[in-house]
Amino acid sequence: MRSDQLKPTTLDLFADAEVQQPATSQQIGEQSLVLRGFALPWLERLLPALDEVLLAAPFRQMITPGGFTMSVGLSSCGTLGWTTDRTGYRYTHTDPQTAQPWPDMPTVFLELAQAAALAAGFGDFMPDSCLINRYVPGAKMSLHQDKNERDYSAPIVSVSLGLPAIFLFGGHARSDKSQRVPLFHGDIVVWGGVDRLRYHGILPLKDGQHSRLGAQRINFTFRTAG
Ligand code: MD3
Ligand code: FE
Repeated sequence: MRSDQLKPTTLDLFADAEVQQPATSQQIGEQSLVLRGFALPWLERLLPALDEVLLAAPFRQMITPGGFTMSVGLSSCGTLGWTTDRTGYRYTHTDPQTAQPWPDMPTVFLELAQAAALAAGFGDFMPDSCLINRYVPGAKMSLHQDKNERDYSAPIVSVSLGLPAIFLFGGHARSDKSQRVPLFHGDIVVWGGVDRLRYHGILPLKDGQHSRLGAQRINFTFRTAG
């Protein structure tokens, strides 16, 4: 038997994951966990569903209340979508660009978010919003807190796809020192409880080409917003 016929399951996993390790988890805060490679087995269902959402609600660059254009392209699906314009940050039931309801959250999105939350110890996660962020090389997200949700008791689940990025995980004050956590294609991070209001951000995306997604990073952020 040829050596490349051994352990076909492991080889298949690595073919899609490239240099990714098999699923492992890493605690980055008291109630924050990185699930390495957790989304990889879901990709073949996830990407077509993403394409369908983006047909109805394409990525667009939004304006902050301060008048700056965000470098990250945004879309949403689910009952509520996060938006920003000159008047402020908020969740809306409709896409301001089409005045139509945001696209439904695909079943596979919800199933993946719930499976990841459960794996991190949060049962009964019921997200009503999935913000979809697109980073091209140079795009970043400055340190901020997520404070537009109605209640902070639900966790947040974040799925990283495409090019790697450095995630900044800070404290409860903007000036607290941040830890840098690299996030790779297929990684999922789950935050809850005492870590829910920590400052966080993404360093400018480095140039590169991802075999499946090209020169971009896509992040899904599942939240219970309403
Ligand atoms: C950490 N997105 O959309 S993951 C955001 O990768 C956002 O696109 C980043 O920050 C991204 O608001 C980071 C999501 C995330 C969301 C909420 C958090 C990280 C968090 C709450 C507390 C700590
Ligand atoms: Fe955030």
